[in-house]
Amino acid sequence: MSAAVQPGPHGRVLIVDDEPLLLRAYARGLRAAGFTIETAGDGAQAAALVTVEHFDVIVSDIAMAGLDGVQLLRKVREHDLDVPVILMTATPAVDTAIKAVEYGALRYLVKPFPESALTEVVGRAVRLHKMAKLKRQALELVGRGEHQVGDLAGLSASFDRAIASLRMVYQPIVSWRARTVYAYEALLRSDEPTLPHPGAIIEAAERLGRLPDLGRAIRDHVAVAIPSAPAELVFVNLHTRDLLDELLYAADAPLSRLARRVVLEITERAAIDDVPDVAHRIVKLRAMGFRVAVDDLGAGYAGLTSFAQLEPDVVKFDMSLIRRIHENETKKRLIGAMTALIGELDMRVIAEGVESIEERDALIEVGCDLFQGYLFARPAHPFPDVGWPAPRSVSGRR
Ligand code: G
Ligand code: MN
Repeated sequence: MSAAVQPGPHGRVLIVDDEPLLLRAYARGLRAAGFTIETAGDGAQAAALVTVEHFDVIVSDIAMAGLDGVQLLRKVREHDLDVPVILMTATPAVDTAIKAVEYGALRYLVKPFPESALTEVVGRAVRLHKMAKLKRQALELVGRGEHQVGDLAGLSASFDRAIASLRMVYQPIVSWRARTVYAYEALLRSDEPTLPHPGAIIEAAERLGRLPDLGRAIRDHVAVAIPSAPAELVFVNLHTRDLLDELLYAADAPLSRLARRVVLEITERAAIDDVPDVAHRIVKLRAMGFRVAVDDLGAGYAGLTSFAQLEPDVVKFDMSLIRRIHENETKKRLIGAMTALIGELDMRVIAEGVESIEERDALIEVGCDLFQGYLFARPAHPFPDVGWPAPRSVSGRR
């Protein structure tokens, strides 16, 4: 986005129409009202213009040969999340209108309209654009640091960039007794500033209906990394919706070929009740060689739905149960009792989010052996080494 050309007093407007006569008429009217006007005779020309010039408002016809108005809108959002886009059409179809609004068109003008209508709508749009820019600055000032992505076209562009810059980092899961790395958990990261944490990317995928794209990208990245992993097992988080992706079950998918080295984590935070035939799907994954873990145990629903349906090989305690466990007898008793039961069920248990020596030692005391958390290593790329902080007695604490 460049601001090479100074905006006129009333703002810079790009008008796009493939009918030269109309284009000229719109331009004349808006110039007379004080706007600085740039014109494009088709969508492709407009798309090229928006990559090099900055506009305060874009007004475009919808039905155009080649790139149409709705496609142009999507292109625009790849460069500019805020600029208001006004679409015009002579033949309004309900579905196009809905699409236009979903993708962040500000207004929808039905041709023909009086010149004054266009002037007024464009004038409002210029002000809204200013407002949007100020709001963004305010958000940054308050330090949320997270650009809000308002509409689906903007979100879609953000999501594409997130996928393009997607990386996986890995955090060790250690066996304290053996002083070995038992496994690594793969965690999602990207360089897209408008989706600054994994939760934002996942939420975007949910809103856009693009969870399969995200899940596949994650699994393909992990598959590339596994051969160089310095531990036998790699844990991979699944979204419950991933269980519905047929590619997860494809024998020739990159991760499927490595299934024996993979533990699929399914969180207890989300219900799996809405996934049809969960039990059957899990059986299929197991037959392929995957192992299954229940993630975030204790943070989700009170019931045992996921636990019972998944019959996991591994259970991961949510870090809220681990936090300051050394100071909390109830937590200790609970974790101890669950650890014993899980062992009797022939499952392994992992305590996640271990941050201090005191937490670790309290966990050892109640029977845990597998730990993951900042105390041992932060998630990093590719496979970080582990620090082995000494027990309390050795470090001189009592
Ligand atoms: O939902 P799930 O359990 O997969 O998420 C693990 C998340 O917890 C990751 O984002 C990871 O970066 C984070 N994490 C890992 N270890 C620690 C820790 O010791 N403390 C805290 N607060 N977070 C951690
Ligand atoms: Mn996890």
